[in-house]
Amino acid sequence: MIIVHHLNNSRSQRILWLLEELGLDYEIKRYERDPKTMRAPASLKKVHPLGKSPLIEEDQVVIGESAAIMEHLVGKKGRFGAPDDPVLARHYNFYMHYAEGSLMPPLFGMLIVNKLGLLGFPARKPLRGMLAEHFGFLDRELSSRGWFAGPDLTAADMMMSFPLEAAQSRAGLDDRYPNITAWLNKCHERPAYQRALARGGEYDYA
Ligand SMILES: N[C@@H](CCC(=O)N[C@@H](CS)C(=O)NCC(=O)O)C(=O)O
Repeated sequence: MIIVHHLNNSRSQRILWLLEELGLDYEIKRYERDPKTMRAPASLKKVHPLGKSPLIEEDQVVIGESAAIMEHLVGKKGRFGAPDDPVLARHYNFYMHYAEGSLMPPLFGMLIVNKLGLLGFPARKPLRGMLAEHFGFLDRELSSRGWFAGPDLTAADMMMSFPLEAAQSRAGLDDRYPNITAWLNKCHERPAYQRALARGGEYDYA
């Protein structure tokens, strides 16, 4: 049995989505963020020293990092992984890394800057400019294909769901980027996404 160490309002929601798409059995162990600091509880550090979610556990082996978890899960069923076409496989690889490696850092910066109020003001404009470049690029990418790695949904889309949902809520991503908006709607309409939401509980971004 797969155990998902699931933090409310977090990246681990996308792991539940993949599990639902794959039809795998899983159990959720829940952790609640501290409402003031938004940090995960110390009990998560008993599962992995960094105490970050998502984490999955299977046969007493713990796997961390969303993309590593996703690669492990897609390997079980051979579905939602890299497409056979080499060009699409490159897109898949790119987005599996880009979501956390390039898109999340300025979004995390925005989270901090928004919290700082006036103190964060000088950093707001450059961060917004940086993010507008990302959103413009992603919107153009999605104008030529339905999903990030081609005509079919893959784990790369699931990786991209959290940053783009967070971007809608904190970084000005809106209808100026119609292809991203349409893509997000398509993600949210999937029955497996809805089942994951129902099982995962509190998630402010969908
Ligand atoms: N790159 C990691 C990021 C993990 C991460 O930062 N998770 C956040 C939740 S969205 C977390 O656990 N935050 C609570 C904390 O840092 O205390 C991944 O994709 O798994």
